[in-house]
Amino acid sequence: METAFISLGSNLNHPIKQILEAYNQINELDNITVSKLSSLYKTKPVGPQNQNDFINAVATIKTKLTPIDLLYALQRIETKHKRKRSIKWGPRSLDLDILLFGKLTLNTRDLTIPHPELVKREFVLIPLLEVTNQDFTITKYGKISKYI
Ligand code: ROI
Repeated sequence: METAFISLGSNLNHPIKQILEAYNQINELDNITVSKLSSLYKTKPVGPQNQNDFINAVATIKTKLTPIDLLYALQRIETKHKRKRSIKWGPRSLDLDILLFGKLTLNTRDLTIPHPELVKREFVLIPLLEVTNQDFTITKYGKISKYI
């Protein structure tokens, strides 16, 4: 069993509903249990500003899946939410990213762990801090408190 952290984000089609539904869908997957969900944060868009504010959250999960099977499982949920992967940095109905997976570092074409943007993004760091603590170590980067 590994502990992993997932970020959830949405700025289209009732974002709060999208996030709560995604949370339930993740929890219903075989071989995954969600142990914590952060508060839902309303955040200004990073990237193009001519889009709605986002709702962001981070979930702590426990899973027996491999990282790539976890990615596929999350992508199936994104697809159910009609996520269109067309516009880079554009609005999205649901974005589910693997932030961290135990102490693993991985760099493949499809998946980089820790998530490469993690320490640059307040909309991820703040909810991640909420479900961990000031002494939490981000694999490869060091203490979370250095970045907040
Ligand atoms: N901005 C915020 N605030 N939250 C997000 O989840 C988010 N996701 C993205 C981009 C478009 C980079 N900006 C974001 O993919």
